[in-house]
Amino acid sequence: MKNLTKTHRHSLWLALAMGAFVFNSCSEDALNVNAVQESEQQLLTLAPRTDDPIIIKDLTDNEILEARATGAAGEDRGRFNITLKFLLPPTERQQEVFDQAAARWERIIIKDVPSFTGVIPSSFTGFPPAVDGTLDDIVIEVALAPIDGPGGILGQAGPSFVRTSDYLTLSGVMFFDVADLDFLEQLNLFEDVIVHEMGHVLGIGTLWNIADRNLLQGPADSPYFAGRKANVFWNAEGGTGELPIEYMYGLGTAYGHWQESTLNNELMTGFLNLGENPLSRITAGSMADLGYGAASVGESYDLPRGTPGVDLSTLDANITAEGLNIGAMETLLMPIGFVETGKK
Ligand SMILES: [Ca+2]
Ligand SMILES: [Ca+2]
Ligand SMILES: [Ca+2]
Ligand SMILES: [Zn+2]
Repeated sequence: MKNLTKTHRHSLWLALAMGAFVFNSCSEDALNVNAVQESEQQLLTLAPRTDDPIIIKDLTDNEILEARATGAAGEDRGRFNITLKFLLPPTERQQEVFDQAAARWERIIIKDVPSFTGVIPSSFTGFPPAVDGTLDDIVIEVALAPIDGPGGILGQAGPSFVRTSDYLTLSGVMFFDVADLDFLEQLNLFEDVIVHEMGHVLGIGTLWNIADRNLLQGPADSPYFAGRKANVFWNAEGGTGELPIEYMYGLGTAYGHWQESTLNNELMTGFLNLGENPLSRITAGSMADLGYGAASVGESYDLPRGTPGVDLSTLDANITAEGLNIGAMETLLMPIGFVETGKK
């Protein structure tokens, strides 16, 4: 707890608690039961959330580790790098989809962040550390394993450890039900779903209001995103007022996505449209507002003349004629700890 005052710690947790109320609670029990039934499979359990956040110190300035890091290969200071760490061997197709998803984010977030040196524990119980050495720039632990069969739960995603210098993600987790992946592939949404979930790991809907950050604002029935850059693009696309955040359709969808009825087929709405779901410059701007070195670019998206949103009057299933209720199938995870990083 060195370097963090008690007040600071309190405000960290207050921010987390405030974020947590809008999300589904962790459904670890259900995950355990089903994992046990699949006795052939390795038991995968997310590490328990502790009462106090775990605090880790960045050892970048430690001479011994610095010496070790100097010899480390693959540090790329010229750009933002997403490293995927699969806990179980992926199929070729899974690897391809995750690589493409990371590449879509790396076209948006272009600027390097400081590397980390030290040890960050795994987000899963019984696995080796997510990081042991130098990390450039973010690592996402990916587990594709049985959860509850086709339908129901798709999975969980979010940041695990964030830097205290910028409150951005150092390590994150994507834990999905392998039984749902064929279905997503049939809908031609496998890659879009993975890009969407990676967005939550990077901070969309999960780091908006951490610590002193206050990007989710407004009354409960008309929340909006307060970041300036996202709003510049929102208005440039023809959007009026502040960029609206979803507040309907239950915990998990509400307060963690753009509003479906106005942003339509934008990727970070709570419903993925069948067809195109572009990662627009509105979302790119929101990454800049979070503090990432994001480019002012986005995939081709047309708010006024584009695809309508998903028809929400038929919302009795997770799939409608127009789209997939991704918000109802996912659980957003909040960080379990912080890494004290001094370097900006
Ligand atoms: Ca880098
Ligand atoms: Ca499932
Ligand atoms: Ca949508
Ligand atoms: Zn989502």
